[in-house]
Amino acid sequence: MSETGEIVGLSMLEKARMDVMETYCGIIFPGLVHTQESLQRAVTFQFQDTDIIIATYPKSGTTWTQEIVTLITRRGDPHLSETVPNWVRAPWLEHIYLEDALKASSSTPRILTTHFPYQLLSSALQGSKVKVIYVSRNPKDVAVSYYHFCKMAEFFPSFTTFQEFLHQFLEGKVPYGSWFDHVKDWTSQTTTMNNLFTITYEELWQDPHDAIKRMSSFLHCPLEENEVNNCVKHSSFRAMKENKMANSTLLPEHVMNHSKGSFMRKGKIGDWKNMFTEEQNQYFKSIYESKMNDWSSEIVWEV
Ligand code: PPS
Repeated sequence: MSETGEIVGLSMLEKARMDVMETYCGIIFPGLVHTQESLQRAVTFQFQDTDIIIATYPKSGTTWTQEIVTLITRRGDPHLSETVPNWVRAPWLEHIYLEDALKASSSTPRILTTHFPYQLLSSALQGSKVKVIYVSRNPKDVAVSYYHFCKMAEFFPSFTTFQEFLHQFLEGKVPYGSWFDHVKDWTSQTTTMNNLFTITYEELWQDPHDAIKRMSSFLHCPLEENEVNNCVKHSSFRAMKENKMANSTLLPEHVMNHSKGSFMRKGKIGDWKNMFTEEQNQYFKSIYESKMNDWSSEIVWEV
């Protein structure tokens, strides 16, 4: 909240920009929350060495990680995550309200979020000691989650069918670009960046206790057992679905149409099996193999 009691960022959401898409370096970005200026400012952002960055392709566990990192830095105390919206306590670097959010939450370390592909941040990160957490998710589950999100997020492109969405997704023509490039480019920085921690949604899901412990040591914030347990408890799907500071229900209906879905939708792994046809699965597989054959990591396809 600002001093006047307004929720930071909401007054900047202009109805006139609902249908605008900004194109920057060949990637499209929803114009409601991005402008050419906000994108350019993010590219040249001056990081502080104490900053923590959460980098993700959309629908890969961004909000979950924002919650976890907020909790870790508060040693499991949920006060901040239950009183300040996620986009204020862990603002997106590229969003128009970044400056306002940074002013509103003066706490350190700063937690920043980005959906930028690595190339757009590489020069800003050069020589910096910021700690970056990169979260990825099974792209089939990402696609399904993204498709449902586009139905309710009125400032995202709309798709009539999943088939139509899947085609655009695989072509990299959805907001924030290609999943393939995003994941390949960020994860391959593990050899060049000392301060990059990569983790998957599936690892978080299977063993949140272990994932949170590893994340907290990466952040140089080792926790007591009961503090880890509190982080696990307050970042559970059930807790976050109820937390209006994380579940997007603070956003006005014309921005996020809650009659068309729920941001905290299922929170499962393998939900793609309820959506993909066999034909779509084969189509996905052929594109995946052609794009990822030079990738040194692997996706957790089955758990
Ligand atoms: S966004 O719009 O890019 O910020 O979306 P993002 O937060 O990356 O992804 C949303 C999906 O993450 C699920 N989610 C969770 N799953 C398990 N546990 C917790 N705590 C949790 N919090 C968010 C959310 O439900 C979306 O996935 P789907 O598959 O649509 O349910």
